[in-house]
Amino acid sequence: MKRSFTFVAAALLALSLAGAALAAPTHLNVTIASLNHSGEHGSATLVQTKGGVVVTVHLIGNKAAQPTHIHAGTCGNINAAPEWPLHNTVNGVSKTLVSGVTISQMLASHYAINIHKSLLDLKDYVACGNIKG
Ligand SMILES: [Cu+2]
Repeated sequence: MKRSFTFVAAALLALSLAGAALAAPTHLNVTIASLNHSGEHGSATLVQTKGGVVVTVHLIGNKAAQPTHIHAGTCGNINAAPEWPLHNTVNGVSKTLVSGVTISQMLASHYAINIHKSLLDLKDYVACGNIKG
């Protein structure tokens, strides 16, 4: 009797540990580092909502409108085509609901938040942060 109780307790503990490991993240912080000596840097927060992931970027070093996207790949080895567009970073802030996606899905592959120099100079990247757990 005592032995079976121990077994059940151990099984329940194993199940709860597995559940904790699989729990979907609801928040994620991303560090955004300067690229190409721009001096621009900052951070982003990802917050899971029912409708998708709210991505908020805070960038220091430029007040102009700067195109901002999530790209596949990692900083320094990034796919040129945006995966999910974000609102332009203006006065250092960009806030976007990325619909129909979860933080878990973003973590399942390599993605990075990428900030471009200006509306007229898209091909120059000024800051980037890898989305990682
Ligand atoms: Cu981009």
